[in-house]
Order: sequence, then C-alpha cells, then structure tokens
Amino acid sequence: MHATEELRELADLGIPIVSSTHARGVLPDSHPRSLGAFHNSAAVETLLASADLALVVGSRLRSNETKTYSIQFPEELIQVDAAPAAQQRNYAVRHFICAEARETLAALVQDLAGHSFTSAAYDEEIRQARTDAVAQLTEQLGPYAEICFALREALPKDGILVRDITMSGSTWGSRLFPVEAPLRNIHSLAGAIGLGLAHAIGSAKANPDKKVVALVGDGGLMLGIGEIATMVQEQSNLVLLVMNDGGYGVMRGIQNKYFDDRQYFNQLHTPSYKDLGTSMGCQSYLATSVAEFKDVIQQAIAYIGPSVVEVDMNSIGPLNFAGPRRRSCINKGPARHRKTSLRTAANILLWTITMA
Ligand SMILES: Cc1ncc(C[n+]2csc(CCOP(=O)(O)OP(=O)(O)O)c2C)c(N)n1
Repeated sequence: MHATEELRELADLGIPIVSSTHARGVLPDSHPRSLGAFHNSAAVETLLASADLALVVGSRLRSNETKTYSIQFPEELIQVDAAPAAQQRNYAVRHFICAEARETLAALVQDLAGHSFTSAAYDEEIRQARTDAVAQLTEQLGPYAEICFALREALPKDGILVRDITMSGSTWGSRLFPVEAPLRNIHSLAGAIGLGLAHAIGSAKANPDKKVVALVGDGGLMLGIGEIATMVQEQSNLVLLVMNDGGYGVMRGIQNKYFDDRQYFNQLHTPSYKDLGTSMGCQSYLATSVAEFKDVIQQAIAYIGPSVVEVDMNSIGPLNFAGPRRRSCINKGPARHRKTSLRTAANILLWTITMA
C-alpha cells in the first residue's frame, strides 16, 4: 500500500515533498507542502539546493527524475529502498537503508513525534517554488494548459488519467494536471510508447465505478490501434483522447533542438481518429480549438461507455517540448552533491516516492 498517511504526517511537520511522475497524488497536490512532480523546474531545484538533507524514498533517481542526472542533491542524502540493488545505482548516497518505504516512514514519523520543522519563511519558499513551477509550465504550454485544466474540470475527482509517452503526457498530463490521490495518474514506467490504451482498458476494467481517460499521441496509438476494438468489445467506460499532431512530436522536438532540425521519419500518415472511432462503434468527437475541446470533453466524459476525442493539434498550435536533456551535456563527474553541514534547524526536502 502507499505511504500516503505517513507522508502527510511528515509534510505536516514542515517538510516539502516532491514525487516522481509515477507517484502523482501520493501527497495530495492541494497540500501546501506538495511540490507535485516539479522536480524538473528551476524553482524546485533552487529549493533543493538550499536543503540541508534530502531523503529519497522508493526512487532510483532515474534520468527522468533527475533531469538526466544533472540535479544536485545535498551531501546529506539518505536513500530508502526495498531493493538492495538500488543502492548507489545512479547517485552516490551517504546513507542507504534497505527497507520497505511505508514501514520506514512510519518509524520516522514516530521518532519525530514532538518535533516540528515548520518555518513561515521556508513555507513561503515552498509556496513560491510551486507557484513559479506551475506558472512557468502554464506559460510554456499556452493553449495546451487550457486543455489540461478543461480536462481536470470535466473529469470527476476520482477519475483516472492514463498517459502514453507523448509530449502531452510528459508535460501537462504528468505535472500540470492536479491529482489528489495515488493511482489516478498512471503511465508506462519504462517509457515505451503504445501501451496507453491497453493500460487504460485494464484500469477501466479494474475500476468499473470510475471514469478513465487515456491520453495518447497519434504515433503511440498506432502501435496498439487494434485495442480500440477491445475497448468497444469490453464496453470500457473510457475516453480515448488522441492528441493528433500527425507525427512523432517528441522526436521532432529532439531533432530540432539537438540535431539542427534535421528531421527524419517523424511525419506519419494518420487516419481521422474520429471517423475510425465511429466505425469501431465509439461515440466520437473532433476538437479543432480549445473552445471546442471544452465542449466535447464534457460530452465524452458524461457518456457512459467507450468514446474517442481527437484533438487536431495542428489547428491549435505547436506544443513547446524539447524532450529530455542530452546525456553528452551532462557533468558525469562525482561532484553531484553540494557540500554542506547539517544545520540544527534543517531544511529537509523529501524527494520522491514511487510505490510502497
Ligand atoms: C516502443 C517505443 N518506440 C519508440 C520510442 C521513442 N519515442 C518516444 S516518444 C515517441 C513519439 C511518440 O509520438 P506520439 O505518440 O504521436 O506522441 P507525440 O510525441 O507526438 O506527443 C517515440 C517514437 C519509445 N519510447 N518506445
């Protein structure tokens, strides 16, 4: 089970908490000390740089969680993981505790009973970091931020967003989209495109009382396009939300930023997903503007059963996303830690929890 209660108690002691994108909602976004999954934001990096101690729980600090290993942690870095192989895997950690996350955090909460690290000034820094991270991403995404918030408004609180690996998933789906509980924002951890719809059908099967939205790109969807038939056959209560930009947008961004915009094999032949959905027996919609999206997403979510919403991204405009940092840009030297001594009133930052 998730260590949600233990995390909330730690946050209530004054400790800010960052989650991986896989663990979204492990601490509700509405908690004032939740930094969501904004570990890639400059404001959160600055906060981390001021921490005296960071505790990493259930995360292997993969490239996705560390801006391709470029994030610097304080020297006082403690890692808790149930798997011994996680030790020193990607970062040199000072203390490694091989243990189950929930039990360890419960013990920590007990040990810290009677202590408090709260500070109005630190709380203000946390609030500001979060506000800056949200504002920066909202500005970067332009109309797609509006699409994100329209989806949030339309989807019931307990609805489940399942993301494929797409620009939309990696920007607004994983971070800007507010989440209040675990297992409501799901994606393929290994990063392979194409599993989003299959995962969404499984999520709908396992949660017949909840609405599911599968957020997919046109490229990834084509890898498992036959699953549309499965979602109809199973009468899944799910909206297949296809962000159609006519190609592999992530690769376009990478080839633009790192390869002088030499574009290879990124333009794809795509069908009309609205027509495809209709022919498969789904309630189907097309949105060519934010205003249309606001309307059709409400209709699709209100409809009980399988539906398709195709978003024509070429009509809406470009989505700014340059993909992950390139490995060759990275300082691979050992100095990934900031030198520090532990102050008495420690600023502690709890990094990330995946599954407990
Ligand atoms: C199985 C697999 N093949 C290739 C990749 C590399 N890859 C990552 S994102 C991406 C493009 C996905 O395109 P699309 O689903 O249309 O989403 P968009 O990038 O346009 O948002 C590709 C090819 C991958 N992650 N997994």
